[in-house]
Amino acid sequence: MPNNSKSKKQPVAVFFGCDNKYVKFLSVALVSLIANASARRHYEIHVLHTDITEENQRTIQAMATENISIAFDNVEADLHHIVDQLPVRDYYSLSTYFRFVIADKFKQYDKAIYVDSDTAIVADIAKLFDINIGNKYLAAVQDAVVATVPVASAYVQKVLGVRPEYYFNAGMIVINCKQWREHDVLGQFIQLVGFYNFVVAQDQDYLNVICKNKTYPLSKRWNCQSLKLWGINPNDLGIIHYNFGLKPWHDINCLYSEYFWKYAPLSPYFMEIKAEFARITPEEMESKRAVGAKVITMCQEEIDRKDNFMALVSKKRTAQPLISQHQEMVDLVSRIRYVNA
Ligand SMILES: [Mn+2]
Repeated sequence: MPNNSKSKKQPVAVFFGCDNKYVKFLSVALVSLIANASARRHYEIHVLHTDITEENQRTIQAMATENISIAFDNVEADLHHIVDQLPVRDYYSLSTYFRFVIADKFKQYDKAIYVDSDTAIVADIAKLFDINIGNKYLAAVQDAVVATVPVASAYVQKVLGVRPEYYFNAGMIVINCKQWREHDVLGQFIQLVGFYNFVVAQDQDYLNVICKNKTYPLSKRWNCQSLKLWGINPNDLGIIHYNFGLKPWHDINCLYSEYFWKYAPLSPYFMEIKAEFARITPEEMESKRAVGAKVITMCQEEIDRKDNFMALVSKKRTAQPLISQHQEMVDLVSRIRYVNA
């Protein structure tokens, strides 16, 4: 949109990806979004899913207001279409691909926000939507783990070839749908999956490689990751993302947990959320805590691999210096497909 006053009238498009088991936590993200929305704007919320029951859809849709619509979009066919094109299959759960269908499936939007369901939206999300991100592919916030854990930072630099300060967290991204369609970001992703299997952060690593130098860096307030206090002014929180270790519905001491529990009583699933909080055992909490340590081990293993992503890319580059990195992937993938056929 060329002029600002016109773009302000655009509906604020917000996408979540969710499964049936997670609906109760999504409801808290929605409650908080609605509580902080402006009465003067229109919000079009879409929940991408494959298995959410009609009953749960009705419960969530009852939360819609005059200016906030909530639609459920079953994307099973779209995801299978993507999986069918992947040269390498069955590595990830289908939900990994949710955010990749948005630009191509929803052509009515030039821009859309994708947010994980493990979030609390404590400021008006329209303010995020209105940020002009130019012709970048997406806007996102730096990843807190990569920024603060040395081995994770070494991993993104040495294996992905991305500078740690530019490596973003993909739990909240503002997607420039127009650019995604124009540059076929989905196609680039499919090619890259054929070239290399990123095991550490999966879709987040792929997005960081594809969108290298094409990312608009956002203020940390739009993805306040619950890892640790990270220089974010507590009066300036925008979207809280319970992205690491224990979630607030399991651990009352989780950072920013008070925001989740502020909005949870307004959710139609409050009883279920409380039951989940009461259900978790200390053993289960311990095993959830251990997930972080596993990621650290994987970072080191990837750094040590002789045939890691950077090694493969630079090997090809030395052999054929005139061919672009992208073209190399296309060639490689077409060869893999040929062999498989
Ligand atoms: Mn998340």
